[in-house]
Amino acid sequence: MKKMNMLSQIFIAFVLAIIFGIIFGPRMEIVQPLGDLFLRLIQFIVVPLVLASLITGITSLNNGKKLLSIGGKTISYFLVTTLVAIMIGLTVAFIISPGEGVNLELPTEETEPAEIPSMVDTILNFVPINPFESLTTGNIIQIVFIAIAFGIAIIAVGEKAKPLADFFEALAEVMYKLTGIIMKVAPIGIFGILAPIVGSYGLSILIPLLKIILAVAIACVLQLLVTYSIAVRAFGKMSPITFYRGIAPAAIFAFSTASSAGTLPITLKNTEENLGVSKEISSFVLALGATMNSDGAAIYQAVAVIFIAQFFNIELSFIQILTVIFMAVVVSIGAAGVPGAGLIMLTMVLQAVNLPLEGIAIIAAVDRILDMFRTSTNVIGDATAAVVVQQWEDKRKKPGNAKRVGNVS
Ligand code: DAS
Repeated sequence: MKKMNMLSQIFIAFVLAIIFGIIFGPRMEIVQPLGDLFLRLIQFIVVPLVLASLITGITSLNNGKKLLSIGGKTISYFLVTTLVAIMIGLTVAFIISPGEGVNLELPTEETEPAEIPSMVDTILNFVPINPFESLTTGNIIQIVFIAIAFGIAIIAVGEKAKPLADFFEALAEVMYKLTGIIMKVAPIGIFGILAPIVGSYGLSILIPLLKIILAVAIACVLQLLVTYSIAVRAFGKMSPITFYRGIAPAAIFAFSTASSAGTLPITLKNTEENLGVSKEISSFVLALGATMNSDGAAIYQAVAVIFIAQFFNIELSFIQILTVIFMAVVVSIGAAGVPGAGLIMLTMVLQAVNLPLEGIAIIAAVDRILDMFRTSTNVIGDATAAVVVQQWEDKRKKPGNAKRVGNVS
């Protein structure tokens, strides 16, 4: 029998979990260890994955020195579109409120509400006193600080630090492979997570899951129709219709595979052949984008955090919202272009704002569907960067008659 693809496996696990949950009710607790095992596997890889992928994302700036002149413009474009994506994600999440109305008490023992640190303490806490302690205790915010500091220092040292850059690049590849392996057992994990929940809370639990799919989908579509259309029109001097027609094959492939790294060859082909971007710029911008620009993953983090806070009736403070925005930018830089990367990075974001990791268990059941939306958004976002940077470079070289990129209709 032809190997069933991951989406079908997850769909079957989802349906079976609902059926078994309805038939056997709370007795489905018996399969809870399967879900706990899946969650432990996700938590097992998050620290090395964040450290390696973030350092690699930053040191990849060092490649193609001759193109460093466009590095700054590309990074600024990435940062602006990511921040807009996060704002769209937060706005849609607050409007739709996907986690509202579920009165799921926290499964962990009641803890006295942790006092919210002041803004100054929060910022000071970003800086680790002992990097090894940050790594062993999984202090994610401090691990992010370590990764950014090391990434910048590796670039500054240059050739002598190349072995270290190569080490982290190799470690990132190993962590991506491990992510892929762990995501292969996702169907079993989802069954072990969802069946006990349906058994205990009934079908009503599906409503918030459908609402989060709606929220992520709407936020991604808004990012495409508003942010990216304005960017290609205003800065890329290209009609959005031409752009979306040209990038469609890559967008559809990304949606189906949930892997922006796997889509990269098609994204390169589409931007060069259909959108008139030069090989030099498309390879630099798209490779950089695949490593450190995931607007879809950023949208997902923003929506998922609001969903989980609402799901467990937890009020987020202003500082926590700011932390979510910061961490979603970090995820956009550090998220790997492989299926399920966003779910694993969500562990990091939840830890940063002290939200229960059990929320991962709830979202995991529909993560593959969410991954399709965020991956296609990641790929399309990178392609808009290539079109815009090409236009900026054309204008810089020939201020007078910057040619329009692509066969603008
Ligand atoms: N699937 C990832 C990608 O390929 C996105 C994610 O998981 O957030 O970009």
